[in-house]
Amino acid sequence: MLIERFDPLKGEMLRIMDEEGQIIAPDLKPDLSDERVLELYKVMLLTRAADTKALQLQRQGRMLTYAPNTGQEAAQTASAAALGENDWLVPAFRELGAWLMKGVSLETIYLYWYGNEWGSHFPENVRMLPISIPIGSQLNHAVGLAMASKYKGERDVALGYVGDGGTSIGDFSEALNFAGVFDAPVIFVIQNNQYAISVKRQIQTRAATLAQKAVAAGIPGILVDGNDLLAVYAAVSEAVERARAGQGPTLIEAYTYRLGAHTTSDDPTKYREDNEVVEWRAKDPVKRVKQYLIAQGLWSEEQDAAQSTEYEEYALEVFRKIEETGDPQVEDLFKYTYKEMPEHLEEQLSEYLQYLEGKVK
Ligand SMILES: Cc1ncc(C[n+]2csc(CCOP(=O)(O)OP(=O)(O)O)c2C)c(N)n1
Repeated sequence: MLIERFDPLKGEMLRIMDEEGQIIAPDLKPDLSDERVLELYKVMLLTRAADTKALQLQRQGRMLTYAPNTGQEAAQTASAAALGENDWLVPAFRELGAWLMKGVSLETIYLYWYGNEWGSHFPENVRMLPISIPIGSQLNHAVGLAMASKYKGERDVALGYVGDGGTSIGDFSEALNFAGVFDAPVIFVIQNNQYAISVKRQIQTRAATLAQKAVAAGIPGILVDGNDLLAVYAAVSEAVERARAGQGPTLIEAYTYRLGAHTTSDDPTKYREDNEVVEWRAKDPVKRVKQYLIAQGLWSEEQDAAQSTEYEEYALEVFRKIEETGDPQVEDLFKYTYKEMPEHLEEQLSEYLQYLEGKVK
């Protein structure tokens, strides 16, 4: 068991593929064919292309505020790839690769960032909750889904995401505690991208690792190289297997880096040094899988360039169709937050409608 071999209290980190795409721990390599690695890689590439395009569109004033994912593609894609179709994915708000992997269309994802409520509407067979902006709140929902699955005697598990900053929120501790007490089949994935907006991980908590926060809850925790597709996949797969076998929850810290800004309204040059970003660029998760696949004879630089262009064109095409649907209606915010509109929202909606008619200012 990987989870027993890497002690987060000693700062031990699971790594399988190095920064050049070489396998450094062949005995730990997960059961994942190279063809499957290529499939996951394509999701990573699409994630990067869609991310890049969304940023460009935002800068052109065509997209609303956007939270970039560049640098975190391995942590996102590999964790979601370890789930089965009936397992639940419970997002925070920075897991583009995971959502695509789970089967949410890029159109739906762009609709969300475009402010359209249909962006939170997934097909029945895609078991994912809507994006959650209130930090940490989603983890208790993940535990609830997992407890429900266990209660009903089903084998489906739930995976909830949180950022490093989210681990300082009360909901995080409550979720871990509940999961432990009720042996919930849930996996918590912390994408530790080193920053909560401008707050550096080192001043977020005195804990040496975030994975060690599992210890107090009495559940297993493991620290993994979050830029290593194989390491993330191996750890999450094991956690999923444990959960499915009735062995309870696991906490996984995926150690990664946000190469871009927190959101399009943030300027990271105000709080971090360029050389730090340069260092992390060398650890780019996309680059290392590409090198691995090229070394296996399954991919080439030419294919890579062509595929990236194809994905960027595709992303633009998807976005253009969304633009054609027109601006989202403000009324939708009122209509779709609750199943039935509460009285105070009804009042606010009627005030808004009067404002539109020019009756109130
Ligand atoms: C309860 C709550 N408090 C504050 C915020 C404002 N906020 C939005 S993102 C963010 C930082 C989150 O950092 P982290 O959990 O590390 O995730 P990351 O943004 O790095 O992916 C904060 C404080 C919020 N959305 N919800």
